[in-house]
Amino acid sequence: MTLPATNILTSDSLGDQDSIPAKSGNCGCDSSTTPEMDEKLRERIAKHPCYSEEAHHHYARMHVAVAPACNIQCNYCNRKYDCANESRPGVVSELLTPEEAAHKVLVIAGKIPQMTVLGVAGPGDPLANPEKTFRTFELIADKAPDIKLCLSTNGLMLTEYIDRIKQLNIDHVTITLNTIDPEIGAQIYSWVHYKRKRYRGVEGAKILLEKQLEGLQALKEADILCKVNSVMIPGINDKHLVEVNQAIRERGAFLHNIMPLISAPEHGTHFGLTGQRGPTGKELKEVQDNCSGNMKMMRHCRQCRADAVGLLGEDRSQEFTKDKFLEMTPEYNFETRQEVHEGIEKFREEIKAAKDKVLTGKKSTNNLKILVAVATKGGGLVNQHFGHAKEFQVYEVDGNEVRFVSHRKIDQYCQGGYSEAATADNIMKAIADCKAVLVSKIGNCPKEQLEAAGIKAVEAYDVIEKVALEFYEQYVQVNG
Ligand code: CLF
Ligand code: SF4
Repeated sequence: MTLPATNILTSDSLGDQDSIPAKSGNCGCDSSTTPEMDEKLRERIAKHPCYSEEAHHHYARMHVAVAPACNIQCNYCNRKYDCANESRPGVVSELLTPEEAAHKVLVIAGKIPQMTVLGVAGPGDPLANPEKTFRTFELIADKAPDIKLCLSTNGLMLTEYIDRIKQLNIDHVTITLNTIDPEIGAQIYSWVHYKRKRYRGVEGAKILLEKQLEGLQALKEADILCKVNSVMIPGINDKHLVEVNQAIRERGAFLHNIMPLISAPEHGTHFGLTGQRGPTGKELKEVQDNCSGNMKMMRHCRQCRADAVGLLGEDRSQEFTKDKFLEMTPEYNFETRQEVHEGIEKFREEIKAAKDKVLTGKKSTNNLKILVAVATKGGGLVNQHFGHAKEFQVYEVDGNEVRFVSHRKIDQYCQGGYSEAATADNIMKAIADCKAVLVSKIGNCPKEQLEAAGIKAVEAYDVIEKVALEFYEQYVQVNG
């Protein structure tokens, strides 16, 4: 199965954090990259919230649900819902025509100018609906040329449409590739429909996996950035994902996003009904860590909806349901958007300078690593009230570095006095492995509850890395 490794531009050439200067890969894969090439690559991802962890604090994406059909059956998918390859299972989006989708994009581009990426990710497979998918992209490319186009597919039809993808200047493509072994594939896919015929078991999986790897190769040759999503399914492909990671890196994938299987029985999927469990947060992190020596791992994915709108951690889709956005007049304005982006870039530089100031010259000999939970509304800042947070971003701190590792969804603490005690218990469980929670404000009651559970509540309004390091230094003085 293994094709020869080729000379490629991978995320490794950008360093482990996308804001860090380029370095050479150990294996020499990126030895041909020059600072100019790295700079170009950095520019291509700078405003894409999925391809750049740092960008996801500042820029938003949106999806339009224009693609209902699918050509395979994944065992973690129920067709009543959106494509689980790039979406949270159990969510149903309103289907749009390409013209409605274009109207929606132009409305949102005016209302949320930091929205820089339009993705088509379902509700089925975009390339099983080529006319609707490409028509949507054409309309956007024509009317809103500053919006990046992004496509997510199971990969079966990728090689057939690679020229069209290139022509339309779609620079970011995701393939969901869960295995490179057809025997494992047979446990994940119940059938594959290819060239008017339905294939089952190993035979179907073999066709799909070969097409996925060919698709990845074709993207590399066309110089299109490819992210690979892999759904982690304990007992089926969990041990095999390091091999998948190696294979996709050799074929030029830019980024690897290992996502947890979500298999609630009420979603009615094969895995949900047969009791197949998803991984724990710890199991997921272990696999991501095992792969991270090979290439850059995406850890900030929110498994969003096929009609998602907003920053990755927020969901504004309900503000733009079909009945609402069809009543709105598009106010897309290229110049206004550029001005907003310039403002964001200036702010990013300030944040970066502040980060560099606290991190430069740090040479802690302390090996202690701790986790801290951060309440943030974006911008790279600790800037959210404890009671308003619907998720915490979790960072690992070791005295020299502050590294984003995951996010944890929680129920919002402030719910008008309802069941705050029960909510507090759930929040405590979600961040039990963290030593501190960094928030802009917190009330006395939750503060005491957290501290009784051994989690320090730190109030600040500042750059995340700065607050995290200051807490770390205090923590090691007492516990180091
Ligand atoms: Fe959408 Fe996907 Fe493009 Fe991003 S999402 S098509 S690459 S614009 Fe992003 Fe959402 Fe995770 Fe996807 S957080 S599910 S990785
Ligand atoms: Fe479902 Fe997406 Fe898999 Fe198709 S590719 S079966 S829509 S998860």
